[in-house]
Amino acid sequence: MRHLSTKMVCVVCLVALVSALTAEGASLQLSIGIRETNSAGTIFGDGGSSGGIEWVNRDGQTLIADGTWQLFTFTPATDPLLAFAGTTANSMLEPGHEWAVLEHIRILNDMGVTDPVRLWIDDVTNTVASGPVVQDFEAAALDAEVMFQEPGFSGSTASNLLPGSMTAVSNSMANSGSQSLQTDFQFVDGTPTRWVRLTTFGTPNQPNPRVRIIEPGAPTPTISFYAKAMVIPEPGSLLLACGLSLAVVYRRPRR
Ligand SMILES: [Ca+2]
Ligand SMILES: [Ca+2]
Repeated sequence: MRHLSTKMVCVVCLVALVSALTAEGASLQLSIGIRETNSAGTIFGDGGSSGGIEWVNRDGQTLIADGTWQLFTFTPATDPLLAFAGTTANSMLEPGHEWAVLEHIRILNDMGVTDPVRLWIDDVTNTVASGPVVQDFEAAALDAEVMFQEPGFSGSTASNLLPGSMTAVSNSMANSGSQSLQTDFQFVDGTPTRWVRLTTFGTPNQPNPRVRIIEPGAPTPTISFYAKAMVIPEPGSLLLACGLSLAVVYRRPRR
């Protein structure tokens, strides 16, 4: 009987922890910014950092922070664009440009999440006529920053975040294989306009990744990636969740 009670407490506590981790359907809006470099070359090679930045389908896709992998796909040639920064940022692609750089993933805190967020990215893909080109983080060194800087790197959005954000290749989660790119960050408050410019600018490994955005005579290229996120409750709310479930168990009559 005592063992059963202990088991029940553990199960209920685990359920409480999991539901606390999903934080009642918390979500973030994900979109991308592309830099209008028009520098031809190897996909995901260093495309440089000159040219304006357009947002692609800004804040148009939702990442539900429930710990599942979700696919995000962008088609710069046909998605709505919105000017972000730089002289060529005019909410349209520059005529004749076939190449760009994946400058950042924009993470909007539209629901005002204030607990720490852990977000993983895997299988960043530029799909072109010859097939998909994929960064799956399988060959990357653990703990390295690859493709994306730490969330607090960009001066555009650093003031939206508490200090201590990080990005590192991790084997804690994976959509493909056994590795992905993990980012940890926490917004300074719940203001729903705060966002992260998770930039590729000058990243130690694979900076300014070049992408193809138009291929004349071929299907329109896409840029996609998988993401998953969890909101990590502060220790106080964890204990509260556990304490509440223990109380529920102990109130149950014994059979
Ligand atoms: Ca433009
Ligand atoms: Ca992977």
